[in-house]
Amino acid sequence: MKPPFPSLTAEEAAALIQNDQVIGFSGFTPAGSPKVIPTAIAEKAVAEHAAGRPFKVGVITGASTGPSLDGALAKADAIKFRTPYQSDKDLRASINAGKTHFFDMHLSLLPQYVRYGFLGDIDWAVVEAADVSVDGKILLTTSVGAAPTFLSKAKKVIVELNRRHPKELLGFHDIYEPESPPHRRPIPICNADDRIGTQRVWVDPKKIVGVVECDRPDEVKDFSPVTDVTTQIGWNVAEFLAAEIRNGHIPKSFLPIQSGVGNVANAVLGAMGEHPEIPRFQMYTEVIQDSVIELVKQDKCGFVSGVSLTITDNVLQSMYDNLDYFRGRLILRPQEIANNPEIVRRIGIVSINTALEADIFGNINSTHVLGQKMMNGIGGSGDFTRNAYISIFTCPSTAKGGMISAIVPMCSHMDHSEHSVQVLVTEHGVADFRGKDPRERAETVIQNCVDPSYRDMLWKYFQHTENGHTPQSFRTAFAFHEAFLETGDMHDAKL
Ligand code: 0RQ
Repeated sequence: MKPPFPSLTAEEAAALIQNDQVIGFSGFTPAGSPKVIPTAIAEKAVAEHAAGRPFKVGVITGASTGPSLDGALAKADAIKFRTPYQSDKDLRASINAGKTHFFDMHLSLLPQYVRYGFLGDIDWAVVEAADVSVDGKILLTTSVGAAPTFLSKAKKVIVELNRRHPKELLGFHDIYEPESPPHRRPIPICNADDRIGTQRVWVDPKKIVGVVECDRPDEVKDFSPVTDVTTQIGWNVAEFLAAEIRNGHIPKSFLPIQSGVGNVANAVLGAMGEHPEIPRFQMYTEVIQDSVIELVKQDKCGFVSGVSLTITDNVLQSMYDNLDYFRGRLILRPQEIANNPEIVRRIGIVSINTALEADIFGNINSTHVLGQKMMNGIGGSGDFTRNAYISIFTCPSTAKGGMISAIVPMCSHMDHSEHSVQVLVTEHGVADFRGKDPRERAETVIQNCVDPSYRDMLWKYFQHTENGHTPQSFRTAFAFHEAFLETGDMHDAKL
C-alpha cells in the first residue's frame, strides 16, 4: 500500500535540508537509524563543497549509528556538531583531529536536553519506521532511542520507511515521555517487564513532509570471537554473582542485569548463560546484543527490556522468523526510560560495563585512550553505574599485546569515580571495593586484577607513595602513560 504522505526520493529529501540546520535522527547504535537519507545528505554536502558553498548540519541521535549515517557524513565533512555517542572510525578520526565538535553525554539525559531546549531548535526529525499511518502514528523499527522526543520537538519530519522490518513489530515498543519539571511524576516501572506507554509514537501529521521508502538492513558489525581472556573475565563475573547469591547479598530470585557494549560484554553474558548457579534472569538494559537473543531463545533470560536490538543481520532475521516467541519476552523503550536513574535504583540493577582503563583506587576511564583520544563515549555506563544495586566494571588486564596495563596508578581520564564503582573484574580475578578505604582498594586491585608483569611496578608505586588518605605521587602518577608514548611499552615506566 502507498504511504499516506508525499513519496520522496532520498535526494529530494536531502535537498530540503539546509546548511546549518540541526537534525535529530532516530537510531540507537546502528539499529533503527535511517540509512538512505543521511547518505544522500552527505552526497549533497560533497556537491555543495565542490561548488564552494558551506554545508554542515548538527547531528543528534540516540547513541552511535552506522557507516551510512555517521560514516558518510563524517567523510563528507558535513557534521557541524555531534552528540551524544559515536563509534564510527571516520567520525572518531575527525573528532580526534579537532574537526568535528563532539560532546559526550549520559544517554539518559539527551532527550530531556532536547526537550528543555538546551541544544537549540531541532529543525528536522528523520526517523526510520516500519509503518506510518495517515493520522501520524509511527511504528519504529529496531530501536526507540530518542526518536519520540525528536518527533515531538522537530519543526518538520521525514520518515524513512524501511520495508526490511515487518509491521508485526507492533507491540514490541513501549513509548513513554515524562513531563518536564515541575510537573514530572514518578515513572511507574517497578519490574523489568512493566509496560507504561503506547505501541507507536504519535506525531502531528502536518509536520510530516514526506516518506522515503527503502529496503536496507541495519549495519551492526560482527563481534570478535570470544578469547581465553574474555571467557575468563565472563566466568569471573558469573562466579562473583553466584557467590553473592550464596552469601545472601543478592536475592535467590536474582536481580535484573544491565550489560554494556562490546566484545567483553558479549563474553560476560555468554558465561552468565552457562554458569549453573546463575538462575533464569531478567535484563533491564540498554543495548540488546546477539548474546542476549541467544539467552532468550534458551529461556535463561526470561525477559529483556532495552533500547535497541543491536544484533547482526542473521540473528535479527532468526528473531523475525519467530516473532511470536519473542512477543512478551522483549520490549524496546526510550533511552531516558531504559537508563533512568530513578528506575535503575528502584528495581535494583546489577550493572556490568567495560572499562578502557582503571586505576588502583577503582576510578574508571571508559572513553579516552591514553587520556586524549575519544574512543566511543560514556554511553549509558554512567546512568547505570551510579545508581546500580551492585556496579561492576570489567576489562582485560592489558591491551596492545601487553604493552599497555589497563590498570594504572591514576586514570588518564575519569568517567566513573571510586564512589560509584564497587567491583572490578579482569581475567586474573575480582577486586571487591565495598567497605574498603583507598589503600585497601589498591592492595586488592594489585593482588587480584593486575597482569603479573606489571604487579611489582604497581606495588612499588603504591609502597613508595606514603602520603595521605589516597596515596599518590604527582611525579610518577602518569609514568606508565609517558612510557607508552615514549617507547611503546608501559613496562619502561620510570617510577
Ligand atoms: O583497540 O581494536 O584497536 O585493538 O580499545 O577494546 O577489549 O575490544 O573492548 O569491544 O569490549 O569495548 C570501553 C571501548 C570496550 C566499550 C569499550 C583498546 C583495545 C581495542 C577496544 P583495537 P576491547 P570492547 C552501555 C554501556 C563505553 C560506553 C559504555 C565502550 C579497543 O565498552 O565504548 O560502557 N564503553 N556503554 O586494544 C589504550 C587502554 C585500552 C585500549 C583497551 N587501556 N589503552 N587502548 N584498548 N584498553 C551501552 C551504550 O552506551 C551504547
